[in-house]
Amino acid sequence: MSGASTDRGRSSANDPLIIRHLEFLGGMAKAGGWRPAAGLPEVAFSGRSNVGKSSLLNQLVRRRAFARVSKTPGRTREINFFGVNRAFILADLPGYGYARISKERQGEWVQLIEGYLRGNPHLRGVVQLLDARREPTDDDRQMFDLLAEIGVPALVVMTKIDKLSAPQRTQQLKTLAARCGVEEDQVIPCSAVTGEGRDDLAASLAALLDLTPLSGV
Ligand SMILES: Nc1nc2c(ncn2[C@@H]2O[C@H](COP(=O)(O)OP(=O)(O)OP(=O)(O)O)[C@@H](O)[C@H]2O)c(=O)[nH]1
Ligand SMILES: [Mg+2]
Repeated sequence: MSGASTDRGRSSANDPLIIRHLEFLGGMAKAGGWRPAAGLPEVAFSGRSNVGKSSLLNQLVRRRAFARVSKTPGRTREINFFGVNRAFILADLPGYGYARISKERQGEWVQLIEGYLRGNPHLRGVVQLLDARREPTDDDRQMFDLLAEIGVPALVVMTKIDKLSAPQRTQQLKTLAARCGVEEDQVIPCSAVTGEGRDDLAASLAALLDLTPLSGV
């Protein structure tokens, strides 16, 4: 993780989300704990432990190690908040479904995440990640149910797409869409390794946040 930084590189006219300013704002360690005060709109990255949330967030903002990535599942324990272009906030959620944590910690996780998602007037949407090589789990389905109940729009991302062949990928897109009850073209295939899907995700986020290229953000 790093502090404020400014992007002077790569400002392509076709980039749906040009990154001009990035800032690590802080972390929420427990339900009802510290959170950013600014009142900017927020989008949260959600999914199973190790699915690639922090990696995709880094890919989106074009930084290698802005949000912390780890080979050890369950590493992101706090909700980390990142300010983008002084216009909106990305929240990197700790992953769920990591079996090797105590029941007590799982309970704390539920409180932290549900507490954050429910009754958050700043939350505009959730980027819900699914691993391209796996079936959605009960935890994934519960998360979709929770988001539907709260009424938060979800952008569904099938990530680690680089691990699949072209035919596997077509098949898996069908399967995941059906299991999650969304249309195939609503699932955004992404890879934090090749960068595939970054601009599609950026465009969907910009639309969700109502950012226009002319708005200066
Ligand atoms: N091949 C491939 N590996 C990826 C991709 N995205 C993430 N990874 C790897 O998957 C592992 C977990 O990535 P993270 O980004 O830390 O996952 P996370 O969802 O933030 O994990 P937690 O914070 O523990 O919930 C790391 O070893 C990454 O390098 C991807 O698109 N393709
Ligand atoms: Mg993480």
